[in-house]
Amino acid sequence: MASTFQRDKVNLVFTAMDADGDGVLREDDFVALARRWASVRVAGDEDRLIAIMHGWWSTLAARSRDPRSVAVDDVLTVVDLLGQMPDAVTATADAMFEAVDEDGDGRISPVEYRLMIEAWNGRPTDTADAFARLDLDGDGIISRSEFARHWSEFWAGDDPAAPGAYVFGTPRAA
Ligand SMILES: [Ca+2]
Ligand SMILES: [Ca+2]
Repeated sequence: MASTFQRDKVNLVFTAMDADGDGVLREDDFVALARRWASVRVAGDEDRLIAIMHGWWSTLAARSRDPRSVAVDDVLTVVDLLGQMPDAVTATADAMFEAVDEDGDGRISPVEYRLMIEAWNGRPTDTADAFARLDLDGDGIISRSEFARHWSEFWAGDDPAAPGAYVFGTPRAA
C-alpha cells in the first residue's frame, strides 16, 4: 500500500497532468501535456514528446480499471507494482531523460529542467532549489545516472527527505 507521502507525491504529478481537472487522466491529457511542453522548447520535437508520453499512458492504462481513463488510485496501483518491474522503471527513466534533455548533449541543464516543470505546471516556476537537490555532485547538470536514481526514488521510494522527491519540482509539503 502506498503511504500518505507517496500518495501526495503522485497527486502532485497527477494534478499537473489533469489539465481539465475532472479527476481522471485520459489519453488526451498526455498528448496535451506533450504539446504544451514542446511549445516552450525550440527543439521542434513535438512528435517525439508525444510518443514518449504515449508510452506512459499505455503503461498506466493497461493497469487501469477503465482502460480509457486513469484515476489516482490506478496510478498508485502501478506504483505498488514498480518494485516487481525494475526494467520498466529504468526504461521510463531513460525515455524521460531523453525528453528533458532537449539539446541531446546527455546532460540536463537547469534551463532544460525548468522548462519541463513549467510545462507540467503550466506556469512560471522557480526550480533552482529543486535542481540543486537533484544535482548530487554539484557539477551544475543532472547526469543520466543522477536522473535514473531520482526517478526510481520518486516512483518507488518513500523517503520525503530524498532528493528524488523533487523530480517534478518542490513537493507541496516541503
Ligand atoms: Ca542537455
Ligand atoms: Ca550532477
